[in-house]
Amino acid sequence: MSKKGSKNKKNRIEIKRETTGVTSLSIEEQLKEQIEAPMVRLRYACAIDVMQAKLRMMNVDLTEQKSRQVIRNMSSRIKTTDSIIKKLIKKERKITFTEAVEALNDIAGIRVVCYFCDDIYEVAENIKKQKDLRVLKEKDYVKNPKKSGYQSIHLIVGVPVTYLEKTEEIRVEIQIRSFAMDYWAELDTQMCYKKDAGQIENVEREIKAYSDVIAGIDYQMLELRRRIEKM
Ligand code: 0O2
Repeated sequence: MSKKGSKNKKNRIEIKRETTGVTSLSIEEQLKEQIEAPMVRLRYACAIDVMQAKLRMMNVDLTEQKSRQVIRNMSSRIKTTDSIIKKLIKKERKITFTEAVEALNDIAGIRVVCYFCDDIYEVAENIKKQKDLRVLKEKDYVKNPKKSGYQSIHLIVGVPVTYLEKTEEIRVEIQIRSFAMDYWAELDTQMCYKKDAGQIENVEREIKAYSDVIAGIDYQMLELRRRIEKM
């Protein structure tokens, strides 16, 4: 990012702070205290556990059905307070706990990596079929890749978490991608995404071109698997 860009960003942060009328330190400290409260983290952690258990069961069934592994690996995370603050600023929202819970769909996140690019649709469809889950939002960055070249399916699902006397729906973002899409995204995160290098025109063009090449290979591997299955 240029010096001007980073100055603008700093100004935006200052404006946000002014509009909330609280000193910068206390805004961040308050949010940190609330987001990192054990009961809050536990709620998100439980939602992740419930969803991951469902995905593991799904993988067992799909593996049996197809006689091959469908999900290669899964990972999860609860968004850090710093990352929550950055995203609230990007979305031009106030930096408060209520805004974070309301505006952000990905405080709890799961990443599902499948071997092949057709598997990701199978997993997404199976998630949508689960009667006790509510799919709140779906983004297909495979059919419509981002300008950067990023590909993935994103589902925002409401996961029911049951306590002693009540059931609460907690939003979890599930990113579903192929092994090849994940390879690109991981390297992009290391080199470009959220980094200054991502703004350099040549770098931007080159990383997007690699995404196209990798997508081509991903598709050829799928075709090869299909030919082998027919033999
Ligand atoms: P992190 O650190 O991975 O959590 P929504 O609020 O649901 O409408 P959102 O989340 O604002 O949508 O945006 P989007 O683009 O649907 O999803 C954002 C997430 O996708 C990012 O999360 C990344 O994980 C991933 N992502 C999006 N674009 C790129 C990209 O160009 N490169 C890479 N490597 N990943 C990307 P966060 O919160 O930005 O980061």
